[in-house]
Amino acid sequence: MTDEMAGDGRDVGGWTKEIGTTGDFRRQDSAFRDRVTADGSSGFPAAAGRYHLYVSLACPWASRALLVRRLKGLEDAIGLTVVDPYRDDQGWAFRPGTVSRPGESDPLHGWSFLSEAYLASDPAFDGRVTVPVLWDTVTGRIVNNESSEVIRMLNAEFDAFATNPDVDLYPEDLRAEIDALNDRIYPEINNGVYRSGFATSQDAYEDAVTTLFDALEWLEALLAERRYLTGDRITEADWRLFMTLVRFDPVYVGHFKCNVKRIVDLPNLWAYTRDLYQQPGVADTVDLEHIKVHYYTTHPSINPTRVVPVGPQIDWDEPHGRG
Ligand SMILES: N[C@@H](CCC(=O)N[C@@H](CS)C(=O)NCC(=O)O)C(=O)O
Repeated sequence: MTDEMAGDGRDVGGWTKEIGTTGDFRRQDSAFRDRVTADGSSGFPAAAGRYHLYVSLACPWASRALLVRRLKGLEDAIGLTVVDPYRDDQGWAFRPGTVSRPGESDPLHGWSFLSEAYLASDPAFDGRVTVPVLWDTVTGRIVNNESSEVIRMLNAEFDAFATNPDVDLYPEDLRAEIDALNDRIYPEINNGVYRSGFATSQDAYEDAVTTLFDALEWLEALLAERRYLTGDRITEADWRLFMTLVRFDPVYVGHFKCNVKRIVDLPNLWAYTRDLYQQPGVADTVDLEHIKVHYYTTHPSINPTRVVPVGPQIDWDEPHGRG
């Protein structure tokens, strides 16, 4: 069995280690879990110009980090490099592509592949090379590659260098509620679309897609009563959900077979998605062409022709009416 084969022998495009014996998809744990702190007590002190973020614009987890960097106004303090949307067996690459916002060269080391960052940090690393990566230019290693932790650091530890230090996406009084929302939204929705799309058995797919749409209906009802998930303030929980919602109709409905309903068929969720999309700075971080090209060209087991669909036509700027 090669690295491209699932447990049942089918090609799953490099996700082998994450396909369970019943055809279910299980995401690997992130490997680098150090913390940047404002006071430096962790050994990684916050500073301007020291840390660099490597992201894919396609990836919902990396896009969380990209967005929090933008919302906090950390563009001058934390460097950014976008990898190419097309990913083959060699993993995320730094190369100019053909999309409107192509991948970029690595400005720090001239690397060709993001795997070089992982090997520089741990020469024995043999897991999957994922985005986002928060790189430390001083120690020359990855500080953290777990987006849920990276966004907490960007939210709280870099305020001395942020142009919007007052933005707080994880306020003390809402933490328990945000954690509870994330605890359901991550497995059932954020990862639920992947569990649907990467399932290699009918049962695993149906299980994932049913759970996914039950969770979307739960939020459709919740958002009839509140503008945002926790009430009238936008928090981390909203942005984590948004990353899946904005990709849903363009990609997950078709590519991942999440086609029970589209987001445009769920009026509260659809207006909520537009409300978030229309917040200042957000649209700058969303590149739907890049997103579609990545998904449709990168998973040959799901889309062997690599043809990228033209639609759907979506008016993201339509007034959302949620005041
Ligand atoms: N737990 C990680 C997950 C990151 C992740 O899985 N990223 C995907 C892209 S959406 C990736 O880099 N995949 C690379 C691969 O499969 O080779 C996080 O949230 O940071």
